[in-house]
Amino acid sequence: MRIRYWVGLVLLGTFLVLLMGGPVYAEPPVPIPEASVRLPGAPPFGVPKVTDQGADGATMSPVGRRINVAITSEDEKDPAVALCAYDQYLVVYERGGNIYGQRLTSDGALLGAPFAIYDGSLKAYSPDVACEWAHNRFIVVWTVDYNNQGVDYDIYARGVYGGHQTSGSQLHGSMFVVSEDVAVEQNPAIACNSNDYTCLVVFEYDGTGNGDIYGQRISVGTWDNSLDGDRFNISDFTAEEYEPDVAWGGFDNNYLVVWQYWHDTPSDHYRIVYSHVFDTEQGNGAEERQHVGTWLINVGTRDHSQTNPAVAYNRDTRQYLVAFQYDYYGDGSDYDIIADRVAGTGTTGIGSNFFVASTSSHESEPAAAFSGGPESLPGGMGADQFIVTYLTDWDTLYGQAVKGSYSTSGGQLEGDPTNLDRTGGVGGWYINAADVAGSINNGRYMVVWQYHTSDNDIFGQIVAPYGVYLPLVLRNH
Ligand SMILES: [Ca+2]
Ligand SMILES: [Ca+2]
Ligand SMILES: [Ca+2]
Ligand SMILES: [Ca+2]
Repeated sequence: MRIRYWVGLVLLGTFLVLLMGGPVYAEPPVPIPEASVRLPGAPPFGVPKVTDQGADGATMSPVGRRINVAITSEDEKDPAVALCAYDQYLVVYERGGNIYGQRLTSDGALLGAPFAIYDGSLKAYSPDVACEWAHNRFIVVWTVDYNNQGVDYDIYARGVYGGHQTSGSQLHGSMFVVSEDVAVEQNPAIACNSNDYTCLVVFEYDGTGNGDIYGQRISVGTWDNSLDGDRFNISDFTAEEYEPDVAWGGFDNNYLVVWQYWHDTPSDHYRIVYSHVFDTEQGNGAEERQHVGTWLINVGTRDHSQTNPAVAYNRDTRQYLVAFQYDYYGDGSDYDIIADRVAGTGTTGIGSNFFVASTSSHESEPAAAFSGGPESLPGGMGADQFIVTYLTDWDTLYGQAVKGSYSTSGGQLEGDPTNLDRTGGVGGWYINAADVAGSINNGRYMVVWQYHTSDNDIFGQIVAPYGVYLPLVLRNH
């Protein structure tokens, strides 16, 4: 069993080092297990460095053709996707400095035309979206440049109906400000608590140059959406803290917030940290976190930069999966994807971290989803399975099925990685910013990504999980 220490303890340890003038190690040295699986010498291009990950030869598979989600001559970038209660997807993305949306059925057919969610005078970036299931309402959040001068960014939000509106606006309620301090507030991620009709937005808050992680709750109402309580600190150490993601643990009454934290002892690199945050507003300035930042993987293991975390929740087994990008050699020459499981509550790890993708080429920018979507029920339509998608530097997008809960035998992966884009490999970084969501209806996934040709477009692909039960009659609502 791994012992986890709060970030605060490590900082205290650092302080003690300075105070006592000698080294104080908060944790005993831990052997680095990857040394035992490292093949001698540099493997050739694209060859797996790590084997015996439990792959059984079966794969998840793309269903149907690649979907043209947004292919106008304008730049369409940085998509995010969520599913709502009518089993319709909403893909949100930046289009020419504005925020747009496109609905799709759970089978991947476009529903209606693209519509503007924000087309104001400020440059808008980096949208994310989540569904508040009880109201069947999407909440979209994004970053704006406060004065279009690149020095002060804020976070805005707007509601979108959960189902396609055949007439009238697709938008619900008013646009509202999530956070607009004199600071750089950017890179928001959102998840929603359908039991409490609220959502949690997590974002980077940078007022002093070292990047903190803050949260702001949103109340989803019948007629409009608004802020719920005040902005609160999730992590504001003097270290750089960036790239937050969040998932709702519906059966555990919390959210899991993950981010990357700059750790300069014993060596300079980012490490993934997480906090469970209560999924309801605690009120009266009470602590909103169930615990402060905790190492996903203890110092002493995976001691090169861990970045770009993504988190998803499995309601069947009440476990979170956190995937991140890992700088294998510490010199940026070979990124891999590693994942680890986090219990629904507490700070005790589940099993060991494991490689999701580990060839000698770059694998980067993971996204994660659970097969049954955010509201799946035990025994529901989805497979007991996560998908982790990632990009490679030979211009492909891959998906890897991960078992829904920790397996004590046979590895953590299901099947082989599956090429989801299949454009033939142009080379370089033409693919970017993938995201993924699961569906309650058929257990499939919707993967979306940005692709650059003469301009940037948004593509999508439905993916069937391996071993999913496919109902003959689709669920009606
Ligand atoms: Ca600001
Ligand atoms: Ca900080
Ligand atoms: Ca790699
Ligand atoms: Ca375009």
